[in-house]
Amino acid sequence: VRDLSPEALREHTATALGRARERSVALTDAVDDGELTRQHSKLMSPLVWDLAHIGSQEELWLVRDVGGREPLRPDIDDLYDAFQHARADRPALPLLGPAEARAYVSEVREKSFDVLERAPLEGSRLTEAAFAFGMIAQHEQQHDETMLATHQLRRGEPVLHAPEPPPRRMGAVAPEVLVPAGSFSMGTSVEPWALDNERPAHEVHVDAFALDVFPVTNGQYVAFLDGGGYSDPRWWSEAGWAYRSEHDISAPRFWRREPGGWWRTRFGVHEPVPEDEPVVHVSFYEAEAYAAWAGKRLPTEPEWEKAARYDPATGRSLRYPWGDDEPGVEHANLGQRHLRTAVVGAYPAGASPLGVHQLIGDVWEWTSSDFSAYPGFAAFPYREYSEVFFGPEYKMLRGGSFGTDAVAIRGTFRNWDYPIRRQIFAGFRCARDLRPDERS
Ligand code: AVJ
Ligand code: FE
Repeated sequence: VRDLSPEALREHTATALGRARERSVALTDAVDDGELTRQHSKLMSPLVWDLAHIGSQEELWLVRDVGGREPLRPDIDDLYDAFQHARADRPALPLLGPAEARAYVSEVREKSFDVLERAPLEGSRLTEAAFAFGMIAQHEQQHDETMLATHQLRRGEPVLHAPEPPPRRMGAVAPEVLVPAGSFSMGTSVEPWALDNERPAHEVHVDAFALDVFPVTNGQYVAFLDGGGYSDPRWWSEAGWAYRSEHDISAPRFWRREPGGWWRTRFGVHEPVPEDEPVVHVSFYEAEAYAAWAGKRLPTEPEWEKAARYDPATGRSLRYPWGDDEPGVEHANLGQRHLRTAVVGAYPAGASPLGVHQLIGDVWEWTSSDFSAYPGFAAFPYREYSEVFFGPEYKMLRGGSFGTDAVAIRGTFRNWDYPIRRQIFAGFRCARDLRPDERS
């Protein structure tokens, strides 16, 4: 995508769209029609809604806007407008059934490939089309991750299968790195598929701080849990304590205490909680409480991005922690290649120049920052993608999870959610201010 020629764009786009569709089909073919139309949790849409919504957005952005073609199904625009109906209300809508939804998304896809092949792609038309196609590939993959979260909430025997992630492939390292004080370039003005909220690139000063080399593991989290962390208000913010108390939160979501220790359910598999994998399915409030208990704090979003992208040798910000190459299987646990987090230390080739591991992949990482616009932000292609969410209700998540596709993650990518959310594949790592003796 970086060197834009119409041919390169056509090929790259067709591959990205094709990969997204294979995944959507796999996620929706894995269950019967009853499970496709049922609501597995009030927090989620029925899977069949996500599927037709993917098609509906593609129809709006590629077929109608970029292609200037006639609408296929203007009658269903409203049903699949996420702003019109809350997730909890979606099962009651007159949605397309499974067969209709499948036929609809295929028909839309045929038309968008036709637009891709025939549209005259030159100059600003090329830039515009490149962005629209990239945004649609990312949008489908984002909903695929949402559908994966719905699969995690569904009850019953496992229906998804994948090979195990790699083992630890490195020796012992110090638990933290020191990130030097100074400014770095945050965000991007050059990534063709970067979304509006990642733009533009701008210099940000970050004070020196220490950051954990790995995300917090289940083993570390159990020490907090078994040490009474959930019953001591000292570690919790006021809002976090109120949330914990009201919802009787006493462990990460999907965990259960059994006589021998902690167990979890993962895509229908009941298993002992693995000690060396990053903790996942914790809310922002739990992450914040753990960090306080550990004598640390969550990193801010600029701290996270500096640790992920800043190369002290050149002063430049990289596209990914490992450099500018697209994510490969050796770099990060992405794309639902595995149905779980890998142990910490499984991706030495993905470390950042400062020596921080697994920033991309495995778990989304909660940061302490609210969702806000970068200086010079311009809503694109419309306010509803990011701008309407700016404000203190949302906390920023960085880095992507094992369920995030490579096309939908970058060193600059910004995700956001409510601080109470636990069904997403979110964990965290800790940061801390330097002690006086550590400052140079
Ligand atoms: C960026 C993941 C918060 O899933 O709500 C999907 C992405 N926007 N459809 C979401 C999105 C419109 C969004 N997140
Ligand atoms: Fe959407």
